[in-house]
Amino acid sequence: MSSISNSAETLPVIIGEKEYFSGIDKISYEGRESDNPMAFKYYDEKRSVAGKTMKDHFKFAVAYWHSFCGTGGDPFGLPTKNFPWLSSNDPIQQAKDKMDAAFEFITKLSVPYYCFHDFDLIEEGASLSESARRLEIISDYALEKQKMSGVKLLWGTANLFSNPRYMNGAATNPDFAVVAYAGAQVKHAIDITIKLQGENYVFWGGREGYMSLLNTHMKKELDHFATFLHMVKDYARKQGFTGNFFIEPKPMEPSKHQYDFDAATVIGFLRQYDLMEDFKLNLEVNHATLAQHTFAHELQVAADAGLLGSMDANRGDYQNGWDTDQFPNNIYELVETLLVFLEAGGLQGGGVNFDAKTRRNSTDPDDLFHAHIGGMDAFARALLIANEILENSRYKSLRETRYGSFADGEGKTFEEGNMTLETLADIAGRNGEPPLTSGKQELYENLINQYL
Ligand code: XLS
Ligand code: NI
Ligand code: NI
Repeated sequence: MSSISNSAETLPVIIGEKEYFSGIDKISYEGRESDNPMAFKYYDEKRSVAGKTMKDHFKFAVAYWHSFCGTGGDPFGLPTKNFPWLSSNDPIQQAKDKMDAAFEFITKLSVPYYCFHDFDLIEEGASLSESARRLEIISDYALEKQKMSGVKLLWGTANLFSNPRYMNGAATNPDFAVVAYAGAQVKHAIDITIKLQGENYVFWGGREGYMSLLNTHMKKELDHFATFLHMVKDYARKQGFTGNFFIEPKPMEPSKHQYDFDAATVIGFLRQYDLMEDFKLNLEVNHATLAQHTFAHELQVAADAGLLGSMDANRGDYQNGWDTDQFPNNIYELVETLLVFLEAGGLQGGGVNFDAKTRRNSTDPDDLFHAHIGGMDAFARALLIANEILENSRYKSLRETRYGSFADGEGKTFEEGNMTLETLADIAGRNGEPPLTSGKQELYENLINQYL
């Protein structure tokens, strides 16, 4: 394997015993005129925008599960992707091969972070202790790879949804034995996240919800969920973990109804159960749209509560109603997203994780590169546009003017909460019927188009 270099600027490419993406070199920025598909056209990690480099704005991360584990099987057909790193029948060897492939890919792409579920790294064992042993081995290997490459762990998480034991939920399971098992699994996942200096820890509760309300005691399950989160947080803090915990909302799939429905629901839950201090949100584009929201809406809700932690970047399909997890490419929508992102001052502790997969029929090794390069370029381009709009257009002043009646006088007194309903009614009586004021939506929409 290549030598150690911790210089933040030029991270080395790390290749294991075997080169999995041969013929592909380190991807670099060549600008929009380049016709090299294996180069960034907009993502220039050193370029400063609104006082921060692109690298620091985004903290891009590669998702282990989609990129190195997802082989393209679907309910109608067998896997299509013959990943060579999955060929060994020995789980330890297979996990090491997979990690070699992952670090080769991540370092060739020059992405600074990755994210994983515990059993993305290595196949779950037949017992808790065997799983713990395997996680120990593979996290040692990961630590070595991280040191060599300078790649960091954005967040760790536990897969509490794939194993049949979690079919009725994990922390919200009606059977205490399953809740305990989930606790043991999360404890290990926290331990390896700390060992690998993970900056955050995520909870996505795919099975924390119900399939039928008829057999479900919702209040009990939510109380249990909160108790569980408090326990995890107390344990992790005791072990010295100083990062954020993130909850990732999603309204449904795989459960009919998931408790972490959307940003507003999760914020209500965190408030109710006194978890606001330690938890923030990890928002995902396709989860927002499943909840009938735009992604910008979800970011705004989180930002307004001071809880905009991290994001899972992907996109849905307008004609399909499920979590298709495609790579982002819609610049107009990304600009809307990044306007909120920039105005909020960016993400708190998190980054932009590509929770996205290449299509089932994208079967070449280079497709994984095209997908990520495209996603990173789309974000970079949208960032430049959103920043232009904020700095040079009438966007901000238009909105400020719209609320100008609260800037001083009686409007301000109202806004500060120093008015009675009687006074409010008197003012209306004095003013009479208020004039109609246009919302000017089309004008705002045109502004984005103008700066694209
Ligand atoms: C599934 C989720 C999942 C989380 C991590 O829809 O997006 O991938 O990000 O458990
Ligand atoms: Ni996700
Ligand atoms: Ni998702």
